[in-house]
Amino acid sequence: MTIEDNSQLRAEGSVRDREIVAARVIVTCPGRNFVTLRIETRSGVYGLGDATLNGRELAVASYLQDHLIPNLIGRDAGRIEDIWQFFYRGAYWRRGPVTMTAIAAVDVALWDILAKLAGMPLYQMLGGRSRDGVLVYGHANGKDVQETVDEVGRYIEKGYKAIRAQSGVPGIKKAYGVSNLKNAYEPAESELPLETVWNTTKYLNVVPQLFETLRNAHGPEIELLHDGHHRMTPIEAARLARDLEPYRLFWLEDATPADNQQAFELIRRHSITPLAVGEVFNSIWDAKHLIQNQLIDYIRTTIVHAGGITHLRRLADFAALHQVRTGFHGATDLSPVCMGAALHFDTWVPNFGIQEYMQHCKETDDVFPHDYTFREGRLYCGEKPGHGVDIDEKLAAKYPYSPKQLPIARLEDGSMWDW
Ligand code: CS2
Ligand code: MG
Repeated sequence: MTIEDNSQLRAEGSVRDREIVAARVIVTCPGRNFVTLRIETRSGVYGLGDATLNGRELAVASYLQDHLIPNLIGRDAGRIEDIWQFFYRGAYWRRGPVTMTAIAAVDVALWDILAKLAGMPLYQMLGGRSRDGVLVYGHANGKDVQETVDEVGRYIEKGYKAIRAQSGVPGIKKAYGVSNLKNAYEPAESELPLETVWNTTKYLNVVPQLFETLRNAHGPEIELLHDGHHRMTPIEAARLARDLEPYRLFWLEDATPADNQQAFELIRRHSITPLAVGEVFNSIWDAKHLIQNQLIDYIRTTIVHAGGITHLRRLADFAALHQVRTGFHGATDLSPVCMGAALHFDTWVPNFGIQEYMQHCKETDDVFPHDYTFREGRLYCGEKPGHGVDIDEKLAAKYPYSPKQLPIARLEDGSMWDW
């Protein structure tokens, strides 16, 4: 047999091994709801993708079960790009969070399979290491300024180099990002949305005080971040960004809704506080004007909600051309499967900025065994083939789905406001 014959046989063998023979959706609630896609190949090698969309979990489960999985069976799991294009370009109804989360789950599971078959950690498949560890930011919150300042101190003691600070606001009963559980802050609390009351004037009075106190207490070196959660109008956002300039934030996040990308031109015109946006985006098109015009410094769009590694890689490359860096969303409603994939991506991506890190609870960690580790303010992905996160299905079955939705915000006169 010639060398060519041999490699021909090997190639045919690999295609046979990679054939997708089964795929299923696993819904579990170990502390909170998660949706996971498991794709299996003829070789027995399987891959996992996160498909969790907070408060809309079952919509994605159905999109996968009813519409995507039937198209996967029999395909070559190695054709990651073609499968992505098939589901994106091939669908008449493009984009949207449900569709793009479902596509992301397929994409991440396929990258996991490919890396496992190659016997390599995922970052290696993307082009290899650009850094040793991934800078992360933790979440500090408190019912008032002093409690938040103390909580930031505790994060510094734990080794964090970057910390997001959110404080309660006098006159507002339940402020976004503040919980009694401290770092276990969980926004989706009730079966039907909790109705909270919002007042931007009260909020804008507190935030500069918070950061002045934080700088006085903890000095100039610690990186500080803040999330406005789309609550301000563009001109209010511009004012806050300007008021915060003396305290040198790492970023001000989601200052105003970005449905209108031009709105950020107004904030930029008035302030040099770095801006981050995009955890709710699901495609490069949501950020095109923002990036092209350098209206933001960090793009928050993450793997699970924006079409997976295949699409995020395109977005990150586009962002790099405009000196915009990544700062992926990493709240607890993204499963460890997403975190594992994100950390491999962060380890590779040249224009990395920072990664959000809210620790999952023990129940979640037990259901999703993983090999990433935290050390001195950084997360390190493991060296196992694939993205390094698995699922214990027996344990997962002990935690049935429990419907939960995110709260909504109204102004004091009852008008609906942005979340
Ligand atoms: C937040 C999230 O992490 C963040 O920056 O905005 O906690 C967000 O509220 C949730 O992920 C919503 O599902
Ligand atoms: Mg946010």
